[in-house]
Amino acid sequence: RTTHATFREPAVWDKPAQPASGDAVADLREAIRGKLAYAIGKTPETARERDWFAATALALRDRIVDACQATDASVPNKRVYYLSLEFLIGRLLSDAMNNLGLVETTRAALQSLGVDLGTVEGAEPDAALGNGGLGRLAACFMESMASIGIPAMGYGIRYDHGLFRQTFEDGWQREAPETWLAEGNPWEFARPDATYTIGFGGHVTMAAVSDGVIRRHWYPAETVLAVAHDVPVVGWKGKTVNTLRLWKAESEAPVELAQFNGGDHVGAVSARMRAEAISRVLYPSDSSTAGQELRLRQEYFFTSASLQDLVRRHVAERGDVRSLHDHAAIQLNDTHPAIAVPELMRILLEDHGLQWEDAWHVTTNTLHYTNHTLLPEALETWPVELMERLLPRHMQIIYLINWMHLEEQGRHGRQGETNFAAHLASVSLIDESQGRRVRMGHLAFHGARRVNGVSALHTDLMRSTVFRDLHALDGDKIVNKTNGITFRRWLHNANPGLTRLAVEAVGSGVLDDPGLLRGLDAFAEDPAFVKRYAAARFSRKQALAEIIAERTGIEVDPSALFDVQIKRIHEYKRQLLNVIETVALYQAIKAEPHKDWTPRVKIFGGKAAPSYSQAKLIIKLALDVAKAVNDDPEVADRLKVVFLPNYSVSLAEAIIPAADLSEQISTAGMEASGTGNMKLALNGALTVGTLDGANIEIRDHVGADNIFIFGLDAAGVQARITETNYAQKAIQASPRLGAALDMIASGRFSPDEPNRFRPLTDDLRHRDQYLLTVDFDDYWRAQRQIDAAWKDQARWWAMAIRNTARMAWFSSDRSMREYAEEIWRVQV
Ligand code: B1H
Repeated sequence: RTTHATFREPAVWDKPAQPASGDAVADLREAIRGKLAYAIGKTPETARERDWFAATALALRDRIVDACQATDASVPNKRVYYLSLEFLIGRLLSDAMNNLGLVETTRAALQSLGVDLGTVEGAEPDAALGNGGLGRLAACFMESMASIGIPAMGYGIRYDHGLFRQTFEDGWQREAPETWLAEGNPWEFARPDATYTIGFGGHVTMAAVSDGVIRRHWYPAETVLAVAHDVPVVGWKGKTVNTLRLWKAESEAPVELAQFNGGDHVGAVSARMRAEAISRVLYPSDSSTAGQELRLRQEYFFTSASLQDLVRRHVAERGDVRSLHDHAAIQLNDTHPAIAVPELMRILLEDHGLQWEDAWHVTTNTLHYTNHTLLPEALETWPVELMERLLPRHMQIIYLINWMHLEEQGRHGRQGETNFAAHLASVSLIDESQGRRVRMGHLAFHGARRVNGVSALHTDLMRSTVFRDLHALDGDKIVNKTNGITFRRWLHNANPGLTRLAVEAVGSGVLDDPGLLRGLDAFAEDPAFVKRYAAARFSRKQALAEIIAERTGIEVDPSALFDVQIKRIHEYKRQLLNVIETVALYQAIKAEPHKDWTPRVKIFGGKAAPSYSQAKLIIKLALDVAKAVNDDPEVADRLKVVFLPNYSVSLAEAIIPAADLSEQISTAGMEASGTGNMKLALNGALTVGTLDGANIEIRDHVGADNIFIFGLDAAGVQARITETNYAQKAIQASPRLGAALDMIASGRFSPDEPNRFRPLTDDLRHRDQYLLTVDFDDYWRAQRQIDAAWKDQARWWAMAIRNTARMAWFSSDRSMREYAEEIWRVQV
């Protein structure tokens, strides 16, 4: 079976027009009608919106299959395998229609059935199989690989329940289970023929097979089945269709009949429950590890299934496993699949009988690892004791890898060095400082041919901090691959108004080559163009205002500045800095109510990990501040605060085209890249941000005059954090900050519980790990500069247009080309 193919190119590709011909409309209409009747079992009269969605998706899926089968079934020379515990793909219908060139055809087909396309699109549940940036990046990469024709397969878990649904109850976050599969998934193909057995626990035997050669064999105590479910990923113009293969966990013996017949009905299904638990739910933590056994079971489950599958495919196509690295490049998305290092070794040694050196050669030339964070709480380590119990054979292999790795250090003649022991401890795959734990980052690093960071700054910090000593051993291993976003979803589909304008201005070639956006620069001060650009924004702000009213009851004025911070709630991302600035602004407006303040709507969106109490308290504060501010007639329309519940990919698609200002205010050195920053800037929101992650590269591309930078840089943070009492000093030096903190601490926003926010204010006064107090005054300065810039609308729009014009480099097509050339060595 081939996973990629070429489609006969339709004559006209003029998105957003994508004109619909009468025949094509009639064909699709009949296809949809047929699906509704024969696959869903409904008539147009009885069909609900969700049924129309399923029928439409099934009809389009047929077209995708046609696109894949219409072609060249030849085996590609090299495939990319992207292993990720998260794929935050969101909705797929508009992606599929757009890439197939069938947007208008589908709209017309549905219309002729009396159905509105927008309503059908709205009936698709988000596939929220990820937490945030890391998972969304994997989804953008899959779309880009299909669009630029890289033969690729994504591997992950088909979670029954994606990221929890967030509600607010009296301002507190509540989590409800997410149920995207409740009515099935019309995009997927179940593939029971692609099923693998995954072992856990048990023991390892040893046998001498010939003189000196010892073979070991693992006998797991427990086995679970991994069953493939394939989601087709169709690229731009339908030329390539790749596959996202998601594994579902099933039990080998669904019911122990002997036990059942013996009357133990619960016990008879317990093995099944235990097996199926593996793919039940996504772990909801972003940038921190849960550290639970079930999580390790998930990691091994999907990694083993994926490696078994791709090795089997390779051997079927090429005959010899020894050439795996010539025809397969595996990318590990963070350390979540790092168990791939010993698992690939095990497969090569035990299933294919390779010698250790040969297996190590193949492994370290096939695997590549992307690091996404240097935050200590997110660096995965697993207790040796747990690994020995769950994966005894892998633990042995890790020990052997480590032994050879440390021996190598001795051979470099470093034993004599005074700090040799410290050097060994630092490069060892086992951390012995807090009980014995396997360092998954070190394991992935050592097992990979290339290791990459996700922005220039982050990659530099990898070299100088967490991986410094490993980097010293191999200076070429770490490379930078700055993240990107797919413009098809985040510009063309999310913002058709702006896209239409770009096409009119620079031609439809811009849909194929984002570099042509640069041509918009010439229109930055052209009144007619500016008017259209501003009108496109305004209509999206009106639409967002309706969503806000519907979901929060808050009325906002679409002509106010929409100031947006949308991302997971985390202390290092500093939503609290934004809330405190909101309080300070509220105080300033109250003090001078007649000044001509720039009207602002502060819009927040984002989920807190269920166990992250400080993050949940920040949400509560934002909502309590929102209530006080929005109810105060004295500030009226000059300041509104909105926290939209249940932030998701589809909500992002509604917010981003409506944003005027993009908040990217993490403590410098802590946000590895950010990708929301790219989506917002591409859509013409101006960034207020620190010199962190990809913000630095965004500034380099859009120009320092078209972005608002404030605060300490990463070096400044490193220096300041070692000073004593930096927070106290900063608060003393800033009456404005002091007053805002006092107001929060006084219970002004929580009269029913005056001390509610003391954990936040006390932490800022005494610890302030994220240097919020230190950056506050400069943040305030930047915000007032933004107020002034907004008043000069001509200047504002020129800046916004220059952002759109200069963001082309952040296309994930560019990222994928770089990975293809410099990491995977596959032809694009
Ligand atoms: C990112 C994570 C992450 N970095 C652990 N690390 C997780 C870590 O479930 N877990 O255990 C889940 C996610 N996510 C993000 O990756 C970075 O914070 C962003 O800055 C970056 O843009 C994104 C994509 O590279």
